Formats: sequence, C-alpha cells, structure tokens
Amino acid sequence: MGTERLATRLAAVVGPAHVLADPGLRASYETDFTGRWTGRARLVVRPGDTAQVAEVLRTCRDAGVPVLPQGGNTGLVGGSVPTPAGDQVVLSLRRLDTVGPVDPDARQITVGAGLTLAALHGRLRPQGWEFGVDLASRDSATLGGMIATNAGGERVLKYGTTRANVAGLQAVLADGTVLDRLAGLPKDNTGYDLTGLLVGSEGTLAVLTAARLRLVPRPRHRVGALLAVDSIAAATALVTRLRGLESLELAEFFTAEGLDLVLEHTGLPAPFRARHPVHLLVECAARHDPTDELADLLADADVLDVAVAVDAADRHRLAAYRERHTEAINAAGTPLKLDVTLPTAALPGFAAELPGLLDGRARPYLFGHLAEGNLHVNLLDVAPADEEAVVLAVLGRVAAAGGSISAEHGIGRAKARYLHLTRSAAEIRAMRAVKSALDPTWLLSPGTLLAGPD
Ligand code: 2HG
Ligand code: ZN
Repeated sequence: MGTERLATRLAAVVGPAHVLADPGLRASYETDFTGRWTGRARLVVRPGDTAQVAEVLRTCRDAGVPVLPQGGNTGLVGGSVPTPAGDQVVLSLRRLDTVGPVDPDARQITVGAGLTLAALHGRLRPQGWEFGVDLASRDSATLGGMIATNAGGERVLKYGTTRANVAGLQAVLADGTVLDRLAGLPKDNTGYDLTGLLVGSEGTLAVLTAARLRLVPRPRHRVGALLAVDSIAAATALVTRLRGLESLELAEFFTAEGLDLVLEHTGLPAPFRARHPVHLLVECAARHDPTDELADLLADADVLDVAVAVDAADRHRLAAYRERHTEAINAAGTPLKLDVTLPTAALPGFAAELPGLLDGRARPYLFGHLAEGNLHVNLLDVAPADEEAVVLAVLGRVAAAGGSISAEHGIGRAKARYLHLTRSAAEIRAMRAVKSALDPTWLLSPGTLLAGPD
C-alpha cells in the first residue's frame, strides 16, 4: 500500500492531526537521545486510546506494514527509533497519559502507557504514596516504555526492577486483539503469566497501552550523602556494609573522570575541595529518621570525604553529580554505550582490566548502580572501524565473568547480535517461538531483540 493511502486510512482512525508525514514533524521520533541511533519513519501515528491503538495495528497488519511502538524515546539501545529503511510506522503512545485514582487497599494505581514517570511521582507524592522505580530520565520516560524495557534505575536494591512493580497490563497484539490483565489481584494463579512475559519484551510481542502499578507508602524521612573513596573495590565493600541498613534505597557510583565532565558541562561547583578517585551517592529513607543510623555506619568507614544532605534541595544537588552523567557525556561526544552486570566480586577486576581491553581505542567513563553490579560503560572517541572489536572485547569479558551484556537498558537493535553471548541457543529458540506465536508475521519492532524470522 502506498504511504499516502496508508496515511489516509490511519487518519480516519486517529484524526489527521495525529498522523505525521512531514519530515520536520517526524524528526524527534526518529533519533534517540544520544544521536547515535537514528532512522526514518514511514509515518508517525499518535492514537489517543486503546481502541485506536488496536485499529492502527489492524490497519498496518492488513497492509503488511511493520510497526515500532514508542514511549518517551529515552531508550539507549536503538529500540525506540525506526531503522533507516523508512518502512516502519512509529506508533507513539504518548497521548495515552491517563491516571486513575490510588486504590489504598490494593496499594495500586492504573495508568496509561504514555504517562511520564515524573507525572506519576507528582501525582502520588502529595497523597503519601510512592512508585518504587525512579531514574534520571523521569521527565520524558513513560511508564509504557519503562515496562516494555523492564527499566531498572536507582532504587532497584530496595524495590526491584520495573517488573517487580507491575501488577497487571493491558496490551494489544499485532492483529489488534486486546489483552486485559488490569485487575491486579494479589493472588490469581490461572496459567501463563502474560504480564510477566510482556514486561521487558521491548515492543516485540505486543503494544502496551495501560498498566496496573504497585505502590508503597511514601517514607516520611530521607537522608542523602555523597561519599568519596579511593577505589571501586572500596566503594563495593562500603555498599556491602551499607546494605545492612534496611533504610538504604540507593547506592550509585561514579569516578573522577565522569565528575570532571559533569562539572564542565553543568557549571556546578565541585562537591569536595580535593579530587577523589571514586564517589558513592547514597540515600536512606524510612518512617523514622535514618540520619543517625547512616552516621553511625559511616563513623568508622574508610571514606576520604563526606557531604550529607538532609533537605530535598541538598539531596537534589548531590544527586545531580550522578544523574547528569548521561547528558554531560553526550555533550562531549557521541558515546558508545554498554550497560553490563557483573557479579560483585568481579567488579574491581573488570574495572582494572578495562584499559587493557580497550587498548587505547576508547576513552572510558564508568558509573552506575553498584548494589546490583551494574556498570554503565560509556566509551567516547571510538573510531567506527574499532567499534565491533571494542564491544566484543568488553562484552566477551563480561560474559566470561558470568555477567550480563545488558543490565537494564535492554537489547534493542544495539545488542541484538550479541544476545548469544549470555543467552543459550535453546533459550533464543524458545524466545523466537514465543515471538512467532504472538506476532506471526514479525511486524512489531523488527530488528529489536531478535534478528528477523527464519
Ligand atoms: C543511568 O543510570 C541511566 O543514568 C543511563 O541508565 C546510563 O547513560 C547511560 O549510560
Ligand atoms: Zn542506569
């Protein structure tokens, strides 16, 4: 079917204002945050509700047109933008941003897939509730995108990844069939866990339209601290001790090199007079004030410097040193991003070996979520001819240490050809069988996660 005819059909479903054909209007849907992943959409379609999503999918299926679902386009593995082929319709879920009332008995809330994380936090906090997942891209990241990629973020050590915070989903299959699992029953042992299957499926199995989310009562007291230590090994040992505090919510690390970029990019004042090798940002939250227990634990800890934040403004000031790494690195170049997990004991060895693995072919910046052994390995100045060898050197080392080639960002297009490094051939065959069962003609998110049909 020609693009004009397709546009007319889709306009009849969502209204002409919500079918974007003009290159200028499509542009922000076609390139990711880093600028590394860019493509061309045949059209961008912006449905306003689940029924329209279903009709858009039926229309595209009948026309044999591939569809790329998109949330806030904050993904970092190329899964949220179309390929350069120009054949995919980008299906933006951003208009599905409804938010229901808090159900205090179930401790749950139902939201549309297009609601941003920041909007959800803003709605919940004044009512004394909290959604456990939080991450730096909260202003743009949508709940649908976070669920589709099983986003991790900063509080996994306390609340788990997005998966642990989703009680149910509404989703539309490639043929327009709506699956509704929004009841959120705490006990419902009736067969395959379709919600669990769709979490982390990266838009390859269905389009998520709404979610039933788990909530926790908002802790009344919170304290943050920035700790300077002399090595990643020291930071890891400190996190192991800090985990003895039930109130610990966050333990994020970054190095002097990353901090230099953040200071240069943001103009923020340095947190300490001296330049320290490694920093650990921690936050504790509880119904009681956790300041004393944190201070007690730190009293005899091996730290070089400490800054404590008791009020929200100070906490945000300290958090910015860590959270603004992504934008600061982006401002310094187009990064090659790796996002790996290593067993905690293997972290210091990996960090020490990294310069040797890179062999002068990249400028590395390490930061991430230390409690889960999740390192964001951001590489600048990698020549295109070296990219494949550099990625294989790093991911091969991670696989050999028993780690994962994607801790929290997902596989997307960026890592699809490396999936075999940490998933067995049998597992990949099983994934392909699931994909073929739910999306028989492989029209959803082609090229993401799994290479095309046999
Ligand atoms: C974070 O932890 C995000 O801030 C982004 O996962 C990491 O930019 C990155 O590599
Ligand atoms: Zn992260």
